[in-house]
Amino acid sequence: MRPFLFLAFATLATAQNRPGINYDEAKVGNHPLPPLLIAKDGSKVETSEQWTSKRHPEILQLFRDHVFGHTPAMPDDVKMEVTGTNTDALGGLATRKFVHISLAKHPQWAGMDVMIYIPNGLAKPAPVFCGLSFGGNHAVSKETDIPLSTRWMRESKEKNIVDHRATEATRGTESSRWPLEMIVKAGFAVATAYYGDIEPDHAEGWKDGLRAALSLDGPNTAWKANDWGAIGAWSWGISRILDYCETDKAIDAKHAAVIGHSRLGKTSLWAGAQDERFGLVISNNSGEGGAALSRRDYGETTKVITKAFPHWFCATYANYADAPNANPIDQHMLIALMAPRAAYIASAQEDNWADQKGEFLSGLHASDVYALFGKTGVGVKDWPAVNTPVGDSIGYHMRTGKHDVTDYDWEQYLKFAARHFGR
Ligand code: GTR
Repeated sequence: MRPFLFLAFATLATAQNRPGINYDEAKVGNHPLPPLLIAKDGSKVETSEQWTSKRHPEILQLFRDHVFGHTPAMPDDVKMEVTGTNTDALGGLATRKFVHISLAKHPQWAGMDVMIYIPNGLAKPAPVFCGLSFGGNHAVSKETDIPLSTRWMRESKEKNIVDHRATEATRGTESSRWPLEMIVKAGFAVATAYYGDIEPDHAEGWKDGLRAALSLDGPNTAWKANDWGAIGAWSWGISRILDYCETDKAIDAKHAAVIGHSRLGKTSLWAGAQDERFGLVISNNSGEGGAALSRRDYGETTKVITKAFPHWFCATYANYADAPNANPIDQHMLIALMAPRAAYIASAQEDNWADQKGEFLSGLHASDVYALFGKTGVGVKDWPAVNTPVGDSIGYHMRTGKHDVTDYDWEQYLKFAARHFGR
């Protein structure tokens, strides 16, 4: 091999690995996971009734106290207004609606703009995928008449975000992650909003978002250790999207999936854990704080994530930065909270940062809870080969390629959703 070729290959092969981070499976450590099926009082959880009445609420509470914080009581002033309908979207394939969701008595929160595509010509209401985007509705869709988001975005020359605002050049830039035509052709509706509508994603972002609006002290709030973080707020927003879907006759909100990628995959899991109306919960490359087991020292760790993104979680979570083993939960327990509903965990082969094997192992261990319901979780014992989807009530695949959402991922989600929603 010529030297320059060898160099190019070596750089490519290690491109996903960051310095100072462990990527050696022999060094992940062998820390026992907190038991799923032993309740706090030491009793064994042997039936689905014991799980539902005792262990499930215990674990949900542990995630509130130690990871994501508590979601405040539901305000009584949620307002939903349909602001636009186009029955001839996507070349006639779909009806596109815009819905503005806000809080009538909390005008400090500017609200969220939900964009929904509903397939045309279906005999029955359409099951729906709900999820947030990184770039806004105009980035999700290639349709050029979509209002450009005017909200704060992370500055990025490469992504054409200028002065923290989207530009015309950002239209359609997230469309590969939201294959709208494929989704509606498969008979599903899709409802999405920009995550920054709910809270701008930076340490002080909460001051301009939902969290300050819902707090008595507004932007002067001194957060308690187990108060909610940004992931809690974003999850709250996804549940409001589903609230709207429940009111729309063209949507079958009894068959709703929640989907998210990366930090929004963590968000999707927390939304699905808290809101049991979601019959399918999808984590795409969610990694640390999402599907990946945090006791495995591989890729991103609790220490790294709580330092880089303290605002995502409750303050208590950072106490486990140097001792993830002291955390009373691990992420298999988050997946288990979905049981007996369907769940799907997807990894990407080049996404070592997210610890693909740790993502699989969460699903594997959570399968014990599905068994209490007479259901099969992932249905295999070994981490499957690349591009080999597995699973019954918990789907899993690792596709080739990098940290992303691709058509391959959506093909699996659509098949899985059709199976679980009886389509
Ligand atoms: C990374 C973070 C990950 C993941 C990712 C993303 O920087 O370390 O946990 O969430 O961001 O959201 O793209």
